[in-house]
Amino acid sequence: MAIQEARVPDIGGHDNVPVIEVLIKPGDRVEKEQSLITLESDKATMEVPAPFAGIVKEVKVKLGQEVSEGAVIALIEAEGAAAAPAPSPAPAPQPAAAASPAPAAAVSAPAPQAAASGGVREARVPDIGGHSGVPVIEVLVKVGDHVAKDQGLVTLESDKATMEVPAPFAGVVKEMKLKLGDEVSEGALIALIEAEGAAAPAPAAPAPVPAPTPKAEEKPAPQGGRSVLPGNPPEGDVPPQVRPPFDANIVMPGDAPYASPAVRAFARELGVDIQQVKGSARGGRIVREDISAYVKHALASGARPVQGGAAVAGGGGLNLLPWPKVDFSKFGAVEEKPLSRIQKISGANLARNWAMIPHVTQHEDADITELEAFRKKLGEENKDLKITPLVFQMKAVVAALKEFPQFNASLDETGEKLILKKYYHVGIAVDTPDGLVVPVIRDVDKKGLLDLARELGEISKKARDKKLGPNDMSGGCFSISSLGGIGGTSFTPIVNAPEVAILGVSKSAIKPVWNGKEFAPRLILPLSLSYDHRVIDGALAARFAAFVAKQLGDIRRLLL
Ligand code: CAO
Repeated sequence: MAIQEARVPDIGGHDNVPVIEVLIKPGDRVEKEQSLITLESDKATMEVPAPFAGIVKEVKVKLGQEVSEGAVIALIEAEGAAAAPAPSPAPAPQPAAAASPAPAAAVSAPAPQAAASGGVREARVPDIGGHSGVPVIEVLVKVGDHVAKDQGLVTLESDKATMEVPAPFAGVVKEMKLKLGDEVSEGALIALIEAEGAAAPAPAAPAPVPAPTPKAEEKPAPQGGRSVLPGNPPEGDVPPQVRPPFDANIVMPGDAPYASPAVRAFARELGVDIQQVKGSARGGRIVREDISAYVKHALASGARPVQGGAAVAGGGGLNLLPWPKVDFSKFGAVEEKPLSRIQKISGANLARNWAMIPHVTQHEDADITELEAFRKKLGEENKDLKITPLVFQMKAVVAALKEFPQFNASLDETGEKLILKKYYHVGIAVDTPDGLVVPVIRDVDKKGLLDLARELGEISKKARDKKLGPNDMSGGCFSISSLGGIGGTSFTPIVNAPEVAILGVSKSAIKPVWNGKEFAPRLILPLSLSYDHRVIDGALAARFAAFVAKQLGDIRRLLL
């Protein structure tokens, strides 16, 4: 028995393709054609099968490593006489989308396109490995659509593979000849497409093109947006061995998840370990909806943060104990009261925000002695209005947002980009009998104190009357949660995602403050600024809080 090298085969000329899965370890026995590693380029996910059966002696690649054709994957002690006398490259990679239970069908170029009159040409089902009666599970284009060359037209799914059939040329779809559920074989007419360019040339002889896209489980992206295996090189450019053979005998590792590159990418984007997801499509294939459902379930049962901003995975990942199930009536009289709709919605949001955002709260005191004197005067002059400290806080916050734009921002859903806002809409937490709601007061920078007082009165009444609509509660840049009318010396508000910070305000109180000569009675307002530490550093938060306090300490600054 000889030790032989299993190498990366021709992967369509792609270089430095990252290894995203290593499916073997030393000591493993592998079958011929069993996957050794998974490679993923920006266009395709490919599993590289073993060129022969044997025992893995040494694995030569590791996760994240970038490989090209010829790279040694593993040393394998080949089994019996079948072992080739010389090291041989592994057979063609298998698209992971069809990793289980069998690889994708071999599909060569779209069949010859018979020219129709006036530049309208036929797009037909290409060679699909001799399979016939394969159902159409997705129709990806409609009449009038402009399609790019290689854009998916339909998805076919046999019991062995999911295949997307690409457009053989760019043009406008004139007529669809297939519908969902149709069963097709090679040569079936898919659509009539008016080829781009007035005089469509006569169809060229069929040339090998890559296998059709493994099903991307997404609505078709605008031209060229779908994941295509392996990279749509020009016709005739792709070595035939890149085409996955339709070989039902290939044994896939039991734990290889059966999902397309697009679905894998989607899972990675959300930080979901695809191994944990159960596929709902035929043959256990994982589709995009399975990932979404997994995330929703994870959120409902206690989310945990992972990489980036939007990443979540199963609450199980936190190894949390299940919620205690207790029969309280054993200990005394009880009464059941369902949570209100608002409580359920805000509860789910608060739980996500609390779990996913690394919170820090910065506490600061503002001396509002002068502010309070002015506020009282203003109140006497405007008896029809209730002018509370909150309107001053809103103005001070907006001044600080202008000074520190990082606070007037949101992380995008990937958690990798900060969206800086050029408008100043402030959310105000309002306590209602049904629970907490956060209506938004828009363009606070453009409004005066009296306007804000009026609007605050109106919106908090609307909130308590349960009359807020979704528009009233969207678009906020930063929130204020004021418990000052009730009490407290400080608290730790939860950031209202996707905002990055929130100001908690507690009850002002007269405190002795040293003025250099003596302790003077001053009205001190406690501020608690919670922030998303992924976006905001502690020093910046301290500066922001100090700035707000300074504005409140001398409201003439609000005019600056
Ligand atoms: N310190 C001392 N007194 C304060 C104060 C403060 N920081 N803030 C307000 N007050 C006073 C007001 O001046 C008012 O006094 P008068 O009755 O003498 O006029 C009184 O407290 C009540 O104010 P208010 O609460 O009615 O008005 P507001 O503008 O301060 O707040 C609103 C409006 C809608 C924010 C508030 O009513 C509310 O719902 N607060 C709760 C927010 C909340 O639940 N946050 C928690 C979120 S996290 O679970």
